[in-house]
Parts: sequence; C-alpha cells; structure tokens
Amino acid sequence: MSKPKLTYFDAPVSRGEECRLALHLAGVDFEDVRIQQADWPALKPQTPFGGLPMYEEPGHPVLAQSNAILVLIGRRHGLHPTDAFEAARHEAVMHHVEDLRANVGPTIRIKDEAEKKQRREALVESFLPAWGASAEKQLGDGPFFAGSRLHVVDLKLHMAVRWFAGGKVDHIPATIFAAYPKLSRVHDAVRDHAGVKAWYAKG
Ligand SMILES: N[C@@H](CCC(=O)N[C@@H](CS)C(=O)NCC(=O)O)C(=O)O
Repeated sequence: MSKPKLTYFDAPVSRGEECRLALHLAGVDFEDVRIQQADWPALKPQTPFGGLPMYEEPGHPVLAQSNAILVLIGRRHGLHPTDAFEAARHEAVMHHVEDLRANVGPTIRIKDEAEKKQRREALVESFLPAWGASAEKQLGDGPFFAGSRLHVVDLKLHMAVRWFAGGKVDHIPATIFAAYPKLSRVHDAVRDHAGVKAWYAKG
C-alpha cells in the first residue's frame, strides 16, 4: 500500500460516503476501494469490528468506526476543532447521527413488508421527530454546525438528512426533517459546498 485506502460498499451513501467526502475535502490522495455485496461475507471477518468503512494508511493498523475515521481526518486537516471541548460537542452530534442509524438501520433487514411498515411508521411517529428536534437544538446560526466553516460533523448531518430526502426509504416521508430549518440548512450548505460539488462532478 503506497497511499491511504478507504474501503466501503459500492454506493454513495452513509458512513462510507461521509468518509470519502472528508478525505476529498481534506485533499488526501486516497485509494477509493468499493466492494460488491457478493464479496462482503469474505471480507467481513477481516475487518476490525465486522463493519465498513475501514481506513488504512502506511505504517498504521487498520482503523474502523466512521466517527474515529472522520475525527482523525478532521483533526489532521482542519475539519475538526482543535479545542477539546468544542471537539467533544461536534463528536456528540456525530454520535447522535449514529443513534439514528442504529434505530433505522435494522429495519432495512426486515423481510416481512407489513412488519417493516409498522416498525418504520412507529419511528416516524416518535423517534425521528425527537431525533430531528434534538439535532436542531444543537445548531446555531449556521449555515454549518460551527458557523461559516464546514467540519466533518456537517458531512455526517448532511448524510443523515439526505438518507430520507430522496424519498427512497419506504414508509419514511422525504420531508421527515423539513420541520427543522437549521438541520435542513446544514444539509443544503454541504450539498452546495464547492468541494462537495467537485466530488460529485467527478462522477
Ligand atoms: N459503528 C460502525 C458501524 C459500521 C457498520 O455497521 N457499517 C455498515 C455499513 S454503513 C456495515 O458494514 N454493514 C454490513 C454488516 O454489518 O454486515 C461505524 O460507524 O463505522
């Protein structure tokens, strides 16, 4: 391995995409390894905790857990606060996004459609609005979490809102977080960020 390597599934979503975006915005020349679902069972036992993304760079052991990867990249490249308390505030919100995934993610694997509908409608009823309201309370004048500059926490919030905004998650309305203007503003500010646009322009 001659340069950093980020391994994730072959899709522009979730924990892997937020790490790819962070590396791109940091200006890191990295190997973007995209694996197919069919290859995952063989790779899974070789990952540190049984999940992706994982990040590798010469001279270091493999690193997993999206928040740890994001904080590492952010600290090194000015995308995470240097002040310890401020950094912890950002990390709290990053963990809040992981709480969202921990609640919604398991419904993806439900095979029975009626059960999936019931579980997701329950999330729409209580968990998701409560999640959005808590996130909203953490946000200030924007447009980003910490004001005018993008940090890795913003990538995480963006990806959380984007998950539903496309309207492709059955039984969860695309507008689920529309009632939270600050959260929506972070989503839009990341989407419209020149570096983020450049990443997607690359195809
Ligand atoms: N807490 C881990 C979760 C990793 C995780 O569950 N990743 C998902 C993809 S977003 C995965 O690998 N799913 C396949 C599996 O668990 O077998 C993180 O933040 O990176």
